[in-house]
Amino acid sequence: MDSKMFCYQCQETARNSGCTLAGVCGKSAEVSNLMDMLVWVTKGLSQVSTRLRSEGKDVGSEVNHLVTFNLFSTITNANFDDQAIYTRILLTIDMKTRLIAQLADASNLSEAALYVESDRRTIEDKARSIGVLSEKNEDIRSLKELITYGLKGVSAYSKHANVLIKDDEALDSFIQSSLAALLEKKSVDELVALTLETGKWGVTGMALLDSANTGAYGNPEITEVKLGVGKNPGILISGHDLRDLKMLLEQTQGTGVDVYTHSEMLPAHYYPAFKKYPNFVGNYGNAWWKQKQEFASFNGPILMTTNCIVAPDASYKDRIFTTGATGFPGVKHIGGDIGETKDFSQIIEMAKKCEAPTELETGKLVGGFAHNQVFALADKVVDAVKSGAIKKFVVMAGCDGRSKSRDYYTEFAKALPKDTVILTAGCAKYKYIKLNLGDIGGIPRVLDAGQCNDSYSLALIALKLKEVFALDDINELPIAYNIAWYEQKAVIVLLALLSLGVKNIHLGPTLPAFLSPNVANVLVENFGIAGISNVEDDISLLVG
Ligand code: SF4
Ligand code: SF3
Repeated sequence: MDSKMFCYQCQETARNSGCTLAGVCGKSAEVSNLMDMLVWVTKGLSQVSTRLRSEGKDVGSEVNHLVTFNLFSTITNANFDDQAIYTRILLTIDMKTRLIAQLADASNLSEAALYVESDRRTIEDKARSIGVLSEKNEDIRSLKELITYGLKGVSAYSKHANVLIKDDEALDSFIQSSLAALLEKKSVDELVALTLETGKWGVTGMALLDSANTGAYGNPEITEVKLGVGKNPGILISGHDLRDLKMLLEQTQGTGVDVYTHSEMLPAHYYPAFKKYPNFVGNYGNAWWKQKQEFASFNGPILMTTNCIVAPDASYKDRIFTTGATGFPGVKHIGGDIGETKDFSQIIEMAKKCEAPTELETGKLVGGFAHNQVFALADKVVDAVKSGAIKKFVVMAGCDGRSKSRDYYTEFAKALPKDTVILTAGCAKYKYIKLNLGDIGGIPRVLDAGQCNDSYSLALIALKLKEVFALDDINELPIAYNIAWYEQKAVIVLLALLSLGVKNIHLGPTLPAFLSPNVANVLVENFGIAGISNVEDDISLLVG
């Protein structure tokens, strides 16, 4: 059968090879092709902005924000709205045209930089010839896509910092020069070097977001998060955007409407700034992929601030809203640019007419172990390592997903010896954070640093331990890495860890389809990257 699209950017890609008719995620071929076009014209725009910089001219933050927003929109499960993607293509072409007019030397620009079209049918036809498979050499394609996905991940983190009025021109400049480089002929060696460089800038991006979040909302601290529900109607907020949450909490004060977090918004409870809101009740449900059942039983409106959105069922389609880079056809979108206050009044008014959430569970979970909090406990942690009470830390950060094979992570967590501690971040935690794995001398056996971007905290914690134990190499620490990946934010987290010198990371539940055998070999030989096998063998391999 003729393929209608090609996408292999996430862990759920069809047959671990590529989605060719429609996305396993629900993305249509039409949207997938439009996304290919959006990425291509964004590379073209980046070539122009990079040349402007080399001519000593300023590239405004408007361009930087357009680039990162575009890439963010193409992340798995962020945006399914064909019209929204088409509109961004037109915006990007328009911006490109304006920037080209400012160039002193506009010679030898690429086809992507010069492409000017507004007719949707023509754009869709062209999209079919500039996608992933247009690069014929599988190793070059593999590396170029690996870099592109890393850039998508760091763009998402950068965008979250931007909404808190934190920008890093050097990071934006790197993102754009790299996108431009991907339009050029490059050798495998050059692309391997750019991959590592991308990881380095991934650390910068996560640090930028960390300082934006902690600057605005304080340092995460040990927190008990309620899992049950109250009697008031509620709004459920999901995704990673803390500023959206802040605006929602402010606008719901005194309305009789409670606010609950879902999936990656859970760690918001760990920040001091959000604790002062009496209607910020707790966390409802689990990771993104359980949203169909959980959004139905929540009974009130849901606000998706970022990925991961799943095609909504009819039972709640009229009470789910998107904002920021997310979108779904037929779902109401709340606008608002950087610096603007979003108007959530229609969501609040809807909530008032809804029933309170149906209780899924009771009890609480404990989290808030980002770098500042762990450093405050450093003496206790170091003593526990020195006394042998803690034998090993296992980093199990990353993503959750619907594949049955991910039950491995629950079983792995259960099977870990009692003298091990799990360090986590991202929605992967839902596989084991509610297991009550106990504590070691008051230190919980699952330490949740926060969202996937807070993997930065895990890196800082590792570097701190290396310093305390006066080690030369981060790999001498008693830390093993068993990371679950799903989408492209996990790709930048992985590249960031590699750039910090972390070796022997196990990645599952499958290795990325976009790694060609040769590129996978480079990662195996230089960094000891490996897949997973079964719980028993992996426990003995990783914790001995
Ligand atoms: Fe397939 Fe994943 Fe791409 Fe969706 S994002 S089309 S599931 S590879
Ligand atoms: Fe989860 Fe999508 Fe990746 Fe931020 S929300 S970790 S999967």
